[in-house]
Amino acid sequence: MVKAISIIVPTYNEKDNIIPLVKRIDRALSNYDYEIVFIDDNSSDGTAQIAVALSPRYPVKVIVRKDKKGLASAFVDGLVHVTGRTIGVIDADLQHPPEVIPYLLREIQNGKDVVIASRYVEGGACQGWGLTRRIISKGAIFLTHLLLPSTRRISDPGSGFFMFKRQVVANANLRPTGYKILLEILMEGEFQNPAEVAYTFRTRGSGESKLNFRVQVDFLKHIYSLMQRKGELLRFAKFCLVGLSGVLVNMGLLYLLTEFVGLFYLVSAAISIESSIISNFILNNFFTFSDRRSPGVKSFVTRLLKFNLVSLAGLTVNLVVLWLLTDAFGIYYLLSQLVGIAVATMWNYLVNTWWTWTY
Ligand SMILES: Nc1nc2c(ncn2[C@@H]2O[C@H](COP(=O)(O)OP(=O)(O)OP(=O)(O)O)[C@@H](O)[C@H]2O)c(=O)[nH]1
Ligand SMILES: [Mg+2]
Repeated sequence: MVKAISIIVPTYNEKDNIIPLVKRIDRALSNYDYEIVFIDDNSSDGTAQIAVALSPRYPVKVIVRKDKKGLASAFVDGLVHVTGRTIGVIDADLQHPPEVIPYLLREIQNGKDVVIASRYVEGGACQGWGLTRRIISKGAIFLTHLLLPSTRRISDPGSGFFMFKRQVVANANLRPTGYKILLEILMEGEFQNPAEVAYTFRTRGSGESKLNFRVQVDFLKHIYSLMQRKGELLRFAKFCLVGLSGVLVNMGLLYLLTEFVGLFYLVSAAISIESSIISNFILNNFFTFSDRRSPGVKSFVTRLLKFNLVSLAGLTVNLVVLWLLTDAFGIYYLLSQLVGIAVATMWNYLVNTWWTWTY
């Protein structure tokens, strides 16, 4: 039977959380036509059986997969089984309060297509988190914003609690690894109006966390895969190519100005360094970051100034690395310089992608 709203709940050994979860979702959605779809990875504690036992009284479906294949893949498999025009995802362990669901739905009814329960908009919070978990969470978000710039308009792209209209994923080829389903949808889905609703991430109801080191590694793999799929790796390659062209401009001008114009070589060097910065800027502006140019002379000049500053700071980074490796670690200076160039290139790319060509 087709329902208006489907809530997907991936589960792995969550036996004591299932009954309170279903009751609370049912109360929150008492005015709606909804279904809860559990995607269980063959939990050994009887999670699936408890969920099945609820099905005569509540609109509960239970899909059991043979092996533990991960949270995000459970969600993707779950999508095949849901009927709702609006789809939601929630953890089973009561860290995501079901009472927030009507607030998410209200935004969907107001025309939003992806609505995220967010820990990081004003009013949001994380209950009982120590400093390490806070740092890891914020660090993951920073990395996401840095490397996948289109996610910057969302303050909590790592949220596991959200709702969306079915058409957002209708044509999407979802291939997440790890935990971050939302990230995959934000990068591969089609939507115009995302929104965030503040909520407090609670402490676990009962049972054990499945968040481990492997999940963190999967997160990095996921980011890399999205960078590859969405052309961010290609962008970096273009940036490096432009950098190489800058070396040619720099060396060529140094030679011409010194040999043919007769300038003192340090004066030629100053002119050729600035010229290569400008030629790099122009190429990056129209080639590497062609999709991120805001129009107007003022913004062009602002970007040129920023690019100059970043490049000069990059030169300093290069020199510091060269000096450190050569003097403090006794490494052969040409080898140190290779590392210096690599570090400065990363610096230049990351700061420019964050600050100069903002999304
Ligand atoms: N089907 C399935 N569900 C999973 C898997 N791993 C985790 N889950 C479920 O995904 C949800 C989130 O997992 P948690 O272990 O609570 O992860 P977390 O909330 O990021 O971490 P904690 O704050 O430590 O609980 C829970 O409902 C889990 O039961 C899996 O491999 N397969
Ligand atoms: Mg949890």
